[in-house]
Amino acid sequence: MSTEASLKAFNEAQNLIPGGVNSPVRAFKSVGGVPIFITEGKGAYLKDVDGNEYVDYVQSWGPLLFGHRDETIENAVIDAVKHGLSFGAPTLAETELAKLVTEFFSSIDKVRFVSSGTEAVMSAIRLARGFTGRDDIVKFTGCYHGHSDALLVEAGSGAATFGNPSSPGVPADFTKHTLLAEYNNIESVKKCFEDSNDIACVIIEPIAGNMGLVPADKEFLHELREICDANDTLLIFDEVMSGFRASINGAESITGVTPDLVTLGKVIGGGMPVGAFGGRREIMEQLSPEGPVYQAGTLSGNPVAMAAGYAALTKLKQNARVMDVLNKRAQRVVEGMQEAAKEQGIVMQIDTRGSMFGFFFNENPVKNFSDAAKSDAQLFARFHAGMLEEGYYFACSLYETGFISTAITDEMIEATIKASAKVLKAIKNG
Ligand code: KE4
Repeated sequence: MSTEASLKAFNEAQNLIPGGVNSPVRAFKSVGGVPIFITEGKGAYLKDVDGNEYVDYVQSWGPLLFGHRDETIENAVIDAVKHGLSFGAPTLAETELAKLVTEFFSSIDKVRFVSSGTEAVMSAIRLARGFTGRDDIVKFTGCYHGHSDALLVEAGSGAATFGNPSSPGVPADFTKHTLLAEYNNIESVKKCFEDSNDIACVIIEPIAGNMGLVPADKEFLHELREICDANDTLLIFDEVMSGFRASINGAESITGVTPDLVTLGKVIGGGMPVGAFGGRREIMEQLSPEGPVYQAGTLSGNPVAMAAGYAALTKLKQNARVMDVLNKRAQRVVEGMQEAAKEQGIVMQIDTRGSMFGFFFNENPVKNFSDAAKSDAQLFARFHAGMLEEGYYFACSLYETGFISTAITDEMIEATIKASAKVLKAIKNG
């Protein structure tokens, strides 16, 4: 499979765009090789500048639940465009999408739309701080919540729970209110509450997808809820990725734990730039212009993006059983690959939630980021390259999650498994 044109495109892009990409993960740095430049998507397939075709298991990192160029969503966007691109004024489309979001997520009484997941999380954190009058926040190592300063944090020295900036350009002062806990480890959360009596919120991906797929244990989430209640701290579920991907009614419907605020993105934009945050009425009503907590955005609630999101969620509402079908396919693809790996004496940990799937080349189950980091990154990179060569487009990092779209058929899944057996055999004999 030639990637000459992608290489040429990548070299040119690097002269004009840092790293040649507009989001770091796309540069294939953790797997090596040339990032594939895409010309179009259709259904389950991506096509690249060399004319190669791939079954797409990334789907723009989650948004495309119905695959590429879904007719319903595409027609909704085209119709919206014919009425104008943006007004900077309220439209009926925003209210209609808000109705759907609040219908699907029982914990959301009111919702505010923004243009990215980062913006949704940044705003939800500010709202939690404004509502509680407190400054500190707790996040979990391995959870990613977008690139706002307070959340670009890595573990501090020793047993310190207060984190340090994980990126240059983030002043230590901007992360001094961020405490770090270990995912699925309730003792580490208790430690944070011993170290601070000023915690506004705990933010968690209840189904983590940014350390690979690592769902939180139900018991852990219930204990987390109890600790937040005991301290009048808000619990924020960051479902930018898992929302409408793990279930159509949110992690709360799977775990029985109700958050105070939820952040959303990806699927709710149908492929267009949309983020959202919502929750209990008394909290949301603190948001400007109803309340004092300021938040704004020129293209927030953009009518074209709203139309795409509304079409996607309406389609989901009309096909409520679709998540069961997608989960069966997710289970089949990882079970099939696990079996193929086992035939080569390779241990693969697997998991799924709804249309999300994850796998680690790891001898042991993965319950947190330090477990995930013990996975065989080199083997993952070789597997990724081999599958790409066979025409299967997997996430280009072991710390990402795979997705099944409605456009991916059982036949494609079986072919993927067959290809994985060929790739893993070649790696083993390599
Ligand atoms: P965006 O700002 O990228 O729209 O959303 C940030 C975000 C927030 N919360 C969660 C749980 C997320 O997964 C994300 C973004 N996800 C990554 C994929 N791991 C986006 C891909 C990228 O960074 O290019």
